[in-house]
Amino acid sequence: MKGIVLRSTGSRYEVLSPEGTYSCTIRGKFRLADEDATNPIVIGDQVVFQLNDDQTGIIEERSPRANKLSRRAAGRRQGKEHIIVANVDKAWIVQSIRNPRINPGFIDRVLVMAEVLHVPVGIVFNKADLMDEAAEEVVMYFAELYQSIGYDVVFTSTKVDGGTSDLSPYLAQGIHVFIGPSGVGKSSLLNLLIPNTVLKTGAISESTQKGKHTTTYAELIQVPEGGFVGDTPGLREFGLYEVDPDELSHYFMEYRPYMGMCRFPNCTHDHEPDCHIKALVESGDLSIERFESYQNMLAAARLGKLDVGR
Ligand SMILES: Nc1nc2c(ncn2[C@@H]2O[C@H](COP(=O)(O)OP(=O)(O)OP(=O)(O)O)[C@@H](O)[C@H]2O)c(=O)[nH]1
Ligand SMILES: [Mg+2]
Ligand SMILES: [Zn+2]
Repeated sequence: MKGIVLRSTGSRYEVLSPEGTYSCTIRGKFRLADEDATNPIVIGDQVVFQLNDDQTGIIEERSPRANKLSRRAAGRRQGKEHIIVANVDKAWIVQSIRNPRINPGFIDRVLVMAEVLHVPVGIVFNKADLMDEAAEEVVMYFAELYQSIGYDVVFTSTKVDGGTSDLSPYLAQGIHVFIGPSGVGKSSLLNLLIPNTVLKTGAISESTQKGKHTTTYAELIQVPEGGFVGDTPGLREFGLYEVDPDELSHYFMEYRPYMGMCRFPNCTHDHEPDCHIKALVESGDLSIERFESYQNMLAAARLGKLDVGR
């Protein structure tokens, strides 16, 4: 039988097929075949499984993936690839306007990884009801910046009537996924956007203004129109996986028109003389915030290479 993986919790995978939803395990061979990744089968994967007598299944095959969204695993498995979702039509970076406040460094990392992996990506600024004067200047600056680069930016609120209506039209078709820090409202959005969805949500910590990591596993939820939207656990950080420092600037889309205009053709816009990108940052034609993200990522990518021994 064939199906799509909706949920993975430890060693069990929930697979949706035309005949129903089945709880499956996987054959050990997957672990060997994909030893660089921490998780061989992920949500969004198309699989072939065999049904056991007790109506559980064993996943035998995985179809080739159209794409996947990955990050660098943290903690014990640091340096390995952690795949978040496969066959994704659009990944939505969810941020909240306040509690917790937006984190452009996080956004930029996901944008780079998405460009590297050919995953279409957009940005959701949630908790629009919390917009105040202090937040407005910063949030609108970044909203316009990302829009000008070419990314969809959508404002939402789960606390006002119709607060998700700008986002819902995007989600009818294909596989979408929400990713972002804990507490920004990913699960709350899904509960509103998809009828009969009751995902656990959690209050923000009074002391840190951050979420408490309420969602603990990734899952895809079916949209009545036919698409899927994925909820994922809040991320503390988003580490780049396998990004070549010499190529990093190719994934800053607004730098592309200026490729080859620095003195050195392989300029990393770091310490090289006569750098056209740096000149445009200094003149205010390119965003200083994006350039700072670029420099931070460049340093991390250079270290990352050492980390994995290449
Ligand atoms: N004011 C306001 N609060 C919101 C909004 N959306 C969600 N919240 C609140 O934010 C808190 C966190 O929401 P969750 O949906 O659990 O956040 P999450 O992103 O799923 O968090 P993790 O599962 O921990 O990654 C809850 O107290 C929600 O009620 C919003 O639009 N406005
Ligand atoms: Mg959640
Ligand atoms: Zn340069």
